[in-house]
Amino acid sequence: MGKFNPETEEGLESQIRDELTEPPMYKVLLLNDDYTTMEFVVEVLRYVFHKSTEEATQIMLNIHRQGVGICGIYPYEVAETKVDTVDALAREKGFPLKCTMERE
Ligand code: TYC
Repeated sequence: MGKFNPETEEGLESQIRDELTEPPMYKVLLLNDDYTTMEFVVEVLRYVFHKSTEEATQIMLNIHRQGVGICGIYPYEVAETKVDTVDALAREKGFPLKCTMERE
């Protein structure tokens, strides 16, 4: 929404309005590793990020091939809770799966 274009100066008002009314959003990222099973990553994407089996499989394969992938974009506290949940589930299973968040 309303991204400021410095060339034309279009969108400045809507960008300022968005920044005043919308919370900052955070990308939750999963990182690839050699030990976490594909099945576990798909389960995490289904249960923590509410993806369908098909979408979860695509995201997992993307991470496996590219090294990192976006699981979802959320306000700060939602993103933080998801990172904590993934960390807890991975630790419980003894997988080194890493989950981080990054401001959009
Ligand atoms: N690379 C892992 C394997 O071959 C699978 C994997 C995918 C691990 C995504 C982590 O975030 C990840 N078993």
